[in-house]
Amino acid sequence: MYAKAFDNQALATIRSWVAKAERIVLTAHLNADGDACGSLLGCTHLMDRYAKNAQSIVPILPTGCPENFRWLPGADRIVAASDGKAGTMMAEADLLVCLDLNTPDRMEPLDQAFRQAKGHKLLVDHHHNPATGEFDLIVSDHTISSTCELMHWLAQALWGEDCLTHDAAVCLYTGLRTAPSAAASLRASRPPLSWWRST
Ligand SMILES: [Mn+2]
Repeated sequence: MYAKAFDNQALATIRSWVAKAERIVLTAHLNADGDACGSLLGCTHLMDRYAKNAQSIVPILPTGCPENFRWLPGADRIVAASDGKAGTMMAEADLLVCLDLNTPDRMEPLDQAFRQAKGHKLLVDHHHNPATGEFDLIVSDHTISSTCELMHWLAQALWGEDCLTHDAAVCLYTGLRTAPSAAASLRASRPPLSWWRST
C-alpha cells in the first residue's frame, strides 16, 4: 500500500470539483511519453466515470498523441494544440487537470492559455519542484515511480479500490510500465498492484 496518506481536505476538494464540473480539460507535457499519455487517458476514463455533471471531458496534448500510443483506449479523443480549439477549451473549462508536468512551461504552446484560464487547476505529478503558484491544488510526490502510479493511488483514495475501469487500468499500467523509474521499481519486486477490474 502507498505509505503516504493523502490529505483528507485535499481529497474532499478534488471530489467536489470533479462532481460539479461541467467542462473538464486534462493535459500533460509536450512530446508526450507513456507516463504522460497513460496518466492523461487514465484520468480521462476516471472523469468519465465520476464527473457526473460533465458535459465535456477533453484530453489535450500540446504536441498531440505520439503514434506509438494511439492504440490506448481513448487516444482518439486527444486534441492537439495544432487543432486550434485547445486554448478556447481551456478558457471555458471549470476544471483543468494537469498530469506529468511540474510547470505550465511544459505545455508550450498552450502555457499562456492555461495561465489565463479561470477554472480550478489541479496538478498530479511526480517531478521535482512543482510550480506552486500556478495551480490551485497540487498532488505531487517525486519519490513515486510515475505519474500513473500516483494517479492510481490517488484514484483509490478518492473513489475506492474498485474505481478503475478496464480502460483506465490499461492506460495507467502503460505509463507505469514505460516510465524508466517505474520499470525499475517493478523489477525491484514490489508487490503486484491489485487494480484490475473489468466492467
Ligand atoms: Mn513524462
